[in-house]
Amino acid sequence: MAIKQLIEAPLVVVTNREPYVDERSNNGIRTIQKAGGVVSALDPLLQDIGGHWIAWGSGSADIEVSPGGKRQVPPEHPRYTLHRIMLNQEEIQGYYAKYSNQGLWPLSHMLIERAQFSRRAWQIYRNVNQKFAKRVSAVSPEGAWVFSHDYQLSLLPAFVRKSRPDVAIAHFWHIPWPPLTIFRLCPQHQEILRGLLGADVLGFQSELDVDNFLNAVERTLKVPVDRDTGMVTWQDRHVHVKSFPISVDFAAIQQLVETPRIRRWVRGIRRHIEHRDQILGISVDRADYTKGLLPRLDAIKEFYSLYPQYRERVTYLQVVVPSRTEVAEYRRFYDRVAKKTQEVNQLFATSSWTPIITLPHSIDRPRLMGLFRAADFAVVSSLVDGMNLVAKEFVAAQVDKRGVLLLSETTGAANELENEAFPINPLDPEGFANTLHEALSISADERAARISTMRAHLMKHTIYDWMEDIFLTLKMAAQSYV
Ligand code: GDG
Repeated sequence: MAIKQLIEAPLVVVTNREPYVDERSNNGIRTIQKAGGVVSALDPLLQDIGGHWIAWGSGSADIEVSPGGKRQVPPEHPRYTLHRIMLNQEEIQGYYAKYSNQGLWPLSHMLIERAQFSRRAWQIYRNVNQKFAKRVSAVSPEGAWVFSHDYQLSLLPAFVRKSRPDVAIAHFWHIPWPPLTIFRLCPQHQEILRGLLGADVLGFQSELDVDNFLNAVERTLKVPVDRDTGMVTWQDRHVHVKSFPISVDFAAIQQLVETPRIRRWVRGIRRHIEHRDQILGISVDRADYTKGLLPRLDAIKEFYSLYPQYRERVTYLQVVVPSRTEVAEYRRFYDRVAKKTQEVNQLFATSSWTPIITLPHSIDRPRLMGLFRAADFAVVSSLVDGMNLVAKEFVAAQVDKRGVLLLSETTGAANELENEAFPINPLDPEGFANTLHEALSISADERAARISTMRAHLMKHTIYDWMEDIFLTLKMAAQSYV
């Protein structure tokens, strides 16, 4: 792996969620890996080169199985150290449920009416960030490279910098960065900027996010920003601010959908669909209001109304995974999606056909990729989304090149895929319905050509290229200090 050669210092990864979870089972404690974009890329790297991973022990049974929250992972052949930060109920509420998920998350997605901040939650958020930073400072070897993540840990870079000026820090912000008029509604916006500027490299999903961030720094902190290089001069240091669009492990997804088990499963689904002359659509989202699930259901309703020829032909499968159930708003949202789905189904269902089938839970990754392979179309209709990995996973899994992708113009993924995907405005149900009709009307050759172009792009821009780019930038930044 080229990345391995690039990393010249011990690596310390910091995320909110942990890569391995201890769960109680009938046979005692079992440790399972949590798969996700970042975990599935960084875990193999740390397994290869060793190092440390610090995260909130959110899903783990309790401390007694891992004294001091420290654990060697993977359990069957330990290669690196996982340090769990244990949080009490008050910390979980203040840091995670409130400040991060009811404050920064909606604000960054520009849904200002949903954003709520409180000084009490801020204090807790700050303390938890400090707690993470203390652990990073304690375990980082001399000159380590710290790779920290996202909006839950915005203050961590500056806290670590203060106690450990010898380490190099890259921080990646996975969600959008809003325009200044919106960002400044966060009562602690200046502290957040100062916290992030403790990093040497700050990564965002798109150029637009970088622009918005630099604007905020320039206008609120009144510090010099070099727009051409993305360099911010802050406390006698340079901070490299750059866009690094995240991606997927293209080869791994391709391999996964070619395994005999998944091929069989896909063949079974296809036989079922083709036998009934059906068209299968799919969407996969966490039950989160930013993903546009409710407006999408309006659009599907519009589609069956405007184009009745698709009734009993197009079946739409939505995988809706419960998310952030600690937050009451998310639980209510989940119920609203279920109710609206039922309404649409009641309008159009016949004795032998249900328009929308919901899988209301998470399914294992191989089958999920299998569904992407089997589908005739996928819909990603986020209101706003930093990137959206589902869109890229769908393209990677489409080895038979039959599917079309309907992709919201306001996702990071649209910057790369908008020419071959069918762009949709998530708030335009009629336009959305027309686009779906158009997408289903193109020839098999055009479908293959579109998906092939997207596949060629993603083959060259994988999650490993993303990491390499970040580490290369960090290496340059680290060298400028010696
Ligand atoms: C944030 C940003 C950015 C979903 N259901 C199942 C399942 N998933 C997996 C998907 C995909 C991941 O979860 C979701 O990633 P997204 O990118 O779509 O969205 P967020 O969770 O909001 O992620 C986003 C991302 O960070 C990375 O930077 O792209 O913009 O909001 O990988 O496949 N996986 C399995 N079963 C499910 O039922 N196994």
